[in-house]
Amino acid sequence: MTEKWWKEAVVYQVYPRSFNDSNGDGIGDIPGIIEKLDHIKSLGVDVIWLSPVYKSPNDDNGYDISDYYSIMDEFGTMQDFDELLQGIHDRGMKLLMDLVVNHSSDEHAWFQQSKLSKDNPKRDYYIWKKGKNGGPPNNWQSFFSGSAWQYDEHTDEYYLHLFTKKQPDLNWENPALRQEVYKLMKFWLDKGVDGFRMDVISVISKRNYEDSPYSDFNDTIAHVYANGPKIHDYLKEMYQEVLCKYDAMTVGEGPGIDLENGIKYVAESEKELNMIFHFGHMFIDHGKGGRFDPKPIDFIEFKKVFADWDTKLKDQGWGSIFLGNHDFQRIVSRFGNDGEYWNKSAKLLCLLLMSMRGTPYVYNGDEIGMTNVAFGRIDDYRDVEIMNAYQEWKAEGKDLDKFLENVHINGRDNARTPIQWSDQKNGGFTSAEPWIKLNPNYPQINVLSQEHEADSILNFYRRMIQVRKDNPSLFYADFEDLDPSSEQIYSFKRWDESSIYLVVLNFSSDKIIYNLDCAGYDKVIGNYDTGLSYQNGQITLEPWEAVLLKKEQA
Ligand code: ISL
Ligand code: CA
Repeated sequence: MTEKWWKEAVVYQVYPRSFNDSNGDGIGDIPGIIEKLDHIKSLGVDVIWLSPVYKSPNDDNGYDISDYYSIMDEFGTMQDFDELLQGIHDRGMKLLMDLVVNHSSDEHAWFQQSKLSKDNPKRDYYIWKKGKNGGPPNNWQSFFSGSAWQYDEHTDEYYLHLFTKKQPDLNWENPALRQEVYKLMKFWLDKGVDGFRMDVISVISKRNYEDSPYSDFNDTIAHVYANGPKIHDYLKEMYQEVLCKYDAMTVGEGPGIDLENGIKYVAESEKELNMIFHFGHMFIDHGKGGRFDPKPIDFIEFKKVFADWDTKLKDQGWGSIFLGNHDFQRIVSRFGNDGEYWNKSAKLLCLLLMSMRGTPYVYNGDEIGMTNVAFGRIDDYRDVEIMNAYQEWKAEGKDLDKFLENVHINGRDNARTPIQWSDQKNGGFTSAEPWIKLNPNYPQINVLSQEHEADSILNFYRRMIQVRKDNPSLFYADFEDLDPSSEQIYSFKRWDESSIYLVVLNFSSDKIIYNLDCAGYDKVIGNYDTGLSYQNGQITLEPWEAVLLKKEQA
């Protein structure tokens, strides 16, 4: 396994709109991030992944870009950006930009040109097709409800948008478009950014435009939209034209990437991407109807996802370890316990993230155990995915109370409420009306109060990240799930020539006596202050207890 800086890094994701508002307009911004760089640095993280900050009409909070070379007005100026980058580098950290090039905004100059006429030179930057039988070209559905085709009267054709109709898909078949993408990547790399997280990169190569035969949308994603015939040609070309010239870190986001095809994206011999985000464990509580059709988490399946990927990538590629981001629930509400065992379970999840093999990603706010939110009115929600699905349920006459319940469970705005900095007005996020309401629990859960509590989740993140750094074996050591069939315990082993580690996580609110041979092991860190309670081959685990044990190899 080759050693690389990005394999040893811990990444922290900032969602700028909700991070910190510096100028009192209710919207997080770049100067606001600069104000908080010392907070981020204090965690011990190495890399900041910034969700999109490019110019955008914000139909999908910046994932709809109208100019790849400038900064969104609400977030600041290019000078602010340069200052941010400098501030990050001065603190010895690196910056990962979000690269959103499956689609642009419909307000991008390319699209404005493209829709003018069929013979416009930019026409083929997007995907235009004739309708069929008085309707769209095929039955493809958008990720965000409704047809993936939008009719344009002016030229009597439809354009493809896998996301909202303000996010037309770019046509990667067109070499001129691909060169535009490489050019903008170089622009940011030459500025000094350290790499990219690539939005829905798995769907840039389209298949033939036949109807999807699947009734389950997840199947359509996996077999119709994702991993198209030229995906690997494009990524190899991108590597040769751009990435190989820089020491850049890349992580591709990929709905539809699975165990079988994932390795092709990240095998070192393929020269495409460093890492991918797969969704095995993230769609685990989505039913057939997607995220607004929630189902309980299968814990055994959850563990299997990590083990399977580790086995698959071993010696060939590298994994990313994440439990949440801006598209999913808060991790403590989803995989932990946000009631009685909030503190313990948030720490347990941190210990899990930091002791696996792969590069860990921390989503902003998780370092203080921010929780899901349950707004009582649909009007308090902002996410276009929620809004479109709501309109669809309404049009179909479905139960709207049920819809709101599902949003409480699985809606993306759970992860998008403002960061809770203090118990002051609006959690110290803004002096004005915030663009989305705060979670009302900010007086109890906030950075400032946790700063002062030795036992806080925040201080645990700092300690745990330090433990990872102090035990570099944890970067590359082998991984084995010791008890895949346990319904409550996640116990795994990591080992190399110098040390063996045992990680034991009680994912339950029960006290459990657990059979495990830990003779000769010392406790490195845990979320209870007690020593290791080990006797006769059994370890006693308190509710949501997490321990990392270590033994030097003789
Ligand atoms: O969350 C999903 C849909 O419910 C996933 O299927 C999918 O990974 C996601 O929609 C893709 O996410 C990325 O691209 C979107 C953007 O809205 C998300 O915020 C971004 O992370 C379109 O750019
Ligand atoms: Ca602002």
